Amino acid sequence: MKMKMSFRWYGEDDPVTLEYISQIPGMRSIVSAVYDVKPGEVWSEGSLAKIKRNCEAHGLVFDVVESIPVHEDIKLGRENADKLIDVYCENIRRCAKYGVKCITYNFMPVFDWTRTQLDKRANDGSTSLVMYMDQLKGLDPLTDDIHLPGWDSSYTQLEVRGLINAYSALGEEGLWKNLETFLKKVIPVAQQCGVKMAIHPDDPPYPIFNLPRIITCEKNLDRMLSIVDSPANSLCLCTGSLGCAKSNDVVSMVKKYSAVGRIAFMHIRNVKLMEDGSFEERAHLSSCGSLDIGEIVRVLAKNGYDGYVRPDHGRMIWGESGKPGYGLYDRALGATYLNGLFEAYEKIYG
Ligand SMILES: [Mn+2]
Repeated sequence: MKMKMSFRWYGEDDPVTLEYISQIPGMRSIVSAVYDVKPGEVWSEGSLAKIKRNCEAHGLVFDVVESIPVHEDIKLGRENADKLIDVYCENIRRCAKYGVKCITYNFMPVFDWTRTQLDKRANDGSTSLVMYMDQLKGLDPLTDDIHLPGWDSSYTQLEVRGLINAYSALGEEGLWKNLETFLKKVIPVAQQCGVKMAIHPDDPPYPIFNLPRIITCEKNLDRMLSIVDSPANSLCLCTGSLGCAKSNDVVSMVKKYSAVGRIAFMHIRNVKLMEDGSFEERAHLSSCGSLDIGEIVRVLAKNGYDGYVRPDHGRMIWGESGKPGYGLYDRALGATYLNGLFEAYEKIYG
């Protein structure tokens, strides 16, 4: 198949082993990262070599990194940002040296993603991640001691408040300026070593707790891509992240950006969107959520998409326990469903 099916693996501590992943039909690539260092530190070549070796031992290719985290000081444009960007560039070079072709990252302030519950039980007994607006309403991290799932627990409440205040002062245009500085240094390096940088949209794609968010909608994706007009400056188009804002037409975004070769990585999952903006993560099948996954794959195949695809979060089913969103079974079902759609549509479009 043209597209490259991949699966996220959290390293040797991941209960979902490379052996299990290799048993999923059609699995090609491993999406992983070096987890033994903090953001802003150089990744050791030994760690990269080990991931590559482990993957190869299971007939898999380690060619996607998710993610090299962008240090808060880069996003805030603080005085050591330049030095931290140099470290970032060095990590790109090192990843490339070990065969990596695509690096995912995000430019979200403070929190990678926000949900109000990680194990919401559905009628069929499966559990998934959800965000309910009425649970979010009334919460204020500046005054309350809140711990939402997925938030970095290494920050103290005081540090979180400091960061939130710094980002509120920076605002959206300030964040854009710091993204521009980052891209103008990082993309030429990536281009030179044959790596595509794939920015992940903000999840969810709207401001939360007064934090600026910019990778949210078509207009802003256009602006981001035009900062450096190169395939090395591409998107990780996450259907579930963009799809939880009603104003985003995910099918038309996938069509537009795949037609111009600016999608390096597709995260494919389905969400059920509610009237009040709440959402539930659902099984991948189109009929299980609000997104037409079949149509998304159709437009990718029609545009000859040959980038990476991974089934994004899955539910917990069949009694499995583990990292919320990252169990084996439902993601494997998602991969199989997506493989079926791609096989059919790639045959039709050639
Ligand atoms: Mn995603």
